Amino acid sequence: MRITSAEFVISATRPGNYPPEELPEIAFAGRSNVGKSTLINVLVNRRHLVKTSSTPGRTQLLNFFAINGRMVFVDLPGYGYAKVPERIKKDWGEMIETYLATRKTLKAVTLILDIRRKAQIEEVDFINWLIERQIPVILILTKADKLSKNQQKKQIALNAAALNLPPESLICFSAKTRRGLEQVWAAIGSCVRGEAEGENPGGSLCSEN
Ligand SMILES: Nc1nc2c(ncn2[C@@H]2O[C@H](COP(=O)(O)OP(=O)(O)OP(=O)(O)O)[C@@H](O)[C@H]2O)c(=O)[nH]1
Ligand SMILES: [Mg+2]
Repeated sequence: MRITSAEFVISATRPGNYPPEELPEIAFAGRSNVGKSTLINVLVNRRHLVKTSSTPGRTQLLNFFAINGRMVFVDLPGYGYAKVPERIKKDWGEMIETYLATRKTLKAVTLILDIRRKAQIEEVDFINWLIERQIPVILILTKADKLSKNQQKKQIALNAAALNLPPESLICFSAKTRRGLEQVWAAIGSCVRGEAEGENPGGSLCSEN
């Protein structure tokens, strides 16, 4: 994908502050520190468009970015970070859920998992919740550079089994080596064009993997 422009639009916590529902939107979700913001920077080929950090909990608002004037990326705060106080966790959960459940222009959720970990019940529940709402999901196992080829294969199989999905539906990615970048763009492209909905009326995966 040739990126001609990638611009920060706005940070929001509630629907009143979201930008107008004009362009197709792709949201990026996953646990704290998994690499959501980094993935966006790699996708748009900008090192510092989105703030990243080695400390979990960096992204705390819904951050909207306009890409090529044609689509919007939404960087979501991470979930599952133990050190966040319960009350804030609840607010974050509500903020994310309200966005996902109400946003009419949302075309897909890119769910990012750390390839070194095994998907947990939270991820299974989250995917089912999205499928129930007919929101396509793009699944990414990131930080692949941290494992050998053999270990990667094992982890892909382990995660596919945990999610009860074929291994082909998981895209293996690395921000360091840019492995999987084209596959991620292909999946996003098909969701932006609305092809996933046509193919999967039940609202399931839309990766072109
Ligand atoms: N080696 C390696 N490190 C990565 C990769 N992707 C992200 N990281 C590192 O992981 C850390 C967290 O990255 P972020 O992109 O800030 O993670 P996030 O999911 O946006 O985190 P929160 O906003 O806190 O939820 C940073 O130190 C990144 O440099 C990758 O593919 N490979
Ligand atoms: Mg972030």
